[in-house]
Amino acid sequence: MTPTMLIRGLFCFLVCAPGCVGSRPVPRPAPVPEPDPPPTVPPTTTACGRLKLFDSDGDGISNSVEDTNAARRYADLQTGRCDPDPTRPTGTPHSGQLSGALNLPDDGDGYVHFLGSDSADQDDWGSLQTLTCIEQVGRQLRENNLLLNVGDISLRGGGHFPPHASHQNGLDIDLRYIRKDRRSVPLDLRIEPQAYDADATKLVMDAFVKLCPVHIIFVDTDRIQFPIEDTPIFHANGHSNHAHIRLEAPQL
Ligand SMILES: [Ca+2]
Ligand SMILES: [Ca+2]
Ligand SMILES: [Ca+2]
Ligand SMILES: [Zn+2]
Repeated sequence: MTPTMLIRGLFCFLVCAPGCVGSRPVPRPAPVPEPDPPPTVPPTTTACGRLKLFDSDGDGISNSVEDTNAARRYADLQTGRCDPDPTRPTGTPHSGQLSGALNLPDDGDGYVHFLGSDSADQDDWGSLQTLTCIEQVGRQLRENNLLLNVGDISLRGGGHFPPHASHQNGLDIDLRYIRKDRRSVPLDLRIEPQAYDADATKLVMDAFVKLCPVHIIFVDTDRIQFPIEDTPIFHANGHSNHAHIRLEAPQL
């Protein structure tokens, strides 16, 4: 080793200059590329529940019901906030009440509400479960190009709703039978039996039984029959122009 090499080595040893141990530079490690950040996926669930197109905050109350009831100051609901179910059915369909009732939007997705002799927003107050059931059935029927025609549910607050004996606690829903011509007008089986679409009406009843906690169905069994497994269907007088679906009381 020459004196020059000795001095250089000693210098490097003393100052620890990077890259000059001895007389040869140490290769630097190649930089590791930063991994790509994971793609941003919008959340599908929140503390409120599962977000859906028709329920943008996932609280189980559709945007349609929240917007309608908030705009008319029927209930303090927002589509961007987790709201609890305000509805509380009590008693029975023949002697009951409905506190915190929600009003059914009249033009829904796959359903319309018809008034009969009542005025707007007078006859279509229900439990949240009832309104959600109607909306779910409507969405299903729309895929079959059917439109559900919904009539009376309950009065605001429930209670006696003439001329009905029941419809008192937001769990009863009246429906028109489906017409072959698909028009949203009344159909009385005594007057226009040829206009009745048995297959389409069966589809409606099947959808309710599949999607909702149906307790009992009343129709005019003198004129129509459609057995549905495990679901009691009874005759009730005065039902030649509508079917009547009663839901189980919601679990609150
Ligand atoms: Ca909602
Ligand atoms: Ca909400
Ligand atoms: Ca309404
Ligand atoms: Zn009824």
